[in-house]
Amino acid sequence: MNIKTLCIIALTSVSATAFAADKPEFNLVDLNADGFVSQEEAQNIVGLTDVFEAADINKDGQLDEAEYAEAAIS
Ligand SMILES: [Ca+2]
Ligand SMILES: [Ca+2]
Repeated sequence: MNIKTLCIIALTSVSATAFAADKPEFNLVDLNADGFVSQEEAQNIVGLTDVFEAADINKDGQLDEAEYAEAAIS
């Protein structure tokens, strides 16, 4: 294991921990206040794009407030 690998692991664990403890409020993520988080808006949240498709229960391409609340971001 080299220094670069250690740095990546450290950064990954720090950001994951910070995010889990501080998931943004829905209305802060829904920038245009249309009641949905679009994939574009999701890009502002670390980890959200990774789980976007899984969180989009009704497959309309956006997350409503309930879907966002259930999004398993880690
Ligand atoms: Ca929106
Ligand atoms: Ca949806």
